[in-house]
Amino acid sequence: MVNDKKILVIGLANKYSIAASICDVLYEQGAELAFSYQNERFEKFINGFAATHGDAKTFVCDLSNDSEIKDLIKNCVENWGEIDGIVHSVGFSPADQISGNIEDCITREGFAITHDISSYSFAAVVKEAAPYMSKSSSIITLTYIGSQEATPNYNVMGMAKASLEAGVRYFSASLGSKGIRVNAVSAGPIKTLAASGIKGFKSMLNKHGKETPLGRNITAKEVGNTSAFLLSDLSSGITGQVIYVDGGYNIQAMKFD
Ligand code: NAD
Ligand code: 0WE
Repeated sequence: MVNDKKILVIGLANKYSIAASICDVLYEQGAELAFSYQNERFEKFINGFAATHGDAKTFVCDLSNDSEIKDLIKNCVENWGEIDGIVHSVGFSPADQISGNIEDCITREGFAITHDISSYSFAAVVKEAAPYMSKSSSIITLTYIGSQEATPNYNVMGMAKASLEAGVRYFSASLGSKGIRVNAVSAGPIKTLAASGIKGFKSMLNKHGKETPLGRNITAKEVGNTSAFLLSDLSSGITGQVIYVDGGYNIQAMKFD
């Protein structure tokens, strides 16, 4: 499906990362991968993961830093010439921002950091990589329904995801003529490192699973499968979309018993 496509994956932290499941499918389907990771804390995992995924090249890149983003793309281009795909699977908000009522916890600084890492970082990567993307290339990012509908505790992350999804539409509109497609995958809740820091996540997961049309939670592997499709030429007619991999949760105005 993505045979010989050169795909950069940003957002690997450990084996539970959604990005890790995306890599599993991409590698199975014949892609040539490169990874970037936030800092040396993730080095050990990344090196082992690269060894089992075709000796992928690895690059350190803190997305809060423009020159590190520039270097990341430069390194990929030196290695590959052109880039066929990018996975942006990154989100961050200071923990105090996503716990409790929004009016009690939102701050100017918390808002700025959340939007910087969770939305601008996507724009920064796309802006830098666009000149080097091939004629039938594809970029995806990960989002959550909290961008569209108020979700307890998600707070300013929901605002940042709304901004991220708008970014997907703007970049897809202007890069379409170059053959670059841009989409988002909106995943249902999955237990990952980012999710494990959230109190009450397990009970939320249980409740959510019962309320989806499919009657269960989705798996990271299912997100990987849809991501591989969006990165492949099988989705050549799709751009600017937010594709839900959530067991159908988003289509209900009221949950069914
Ligand atoms: P994760 O913690 O495994 O991944 C988040 C990644 O963001 C980590 O690899 C972390 O290193 C990276 N990151 C954070 N700040 C960074 C920075 N300054 N520079 C570089 N990298 C940075 O968690 P995940 O759940 O796999 O999250 C991946 C994406 O999926 C996020 O966009 C998240 O919002 C989205 N998402 C998650 C869920 C869920 O329930 N887990 C649901 C829908 C969408
Ligand atoms: O986007 C996310 C996770 C976002 C996230 C999680 C953390 C925890 C650790 C961003 N920043 C941080 N910062 C930390 O310090 N999801 C979609 C998963 C998620 O997070 C929630 C959810 C869901 C679902 C937070 C509150 C309510 C629901």
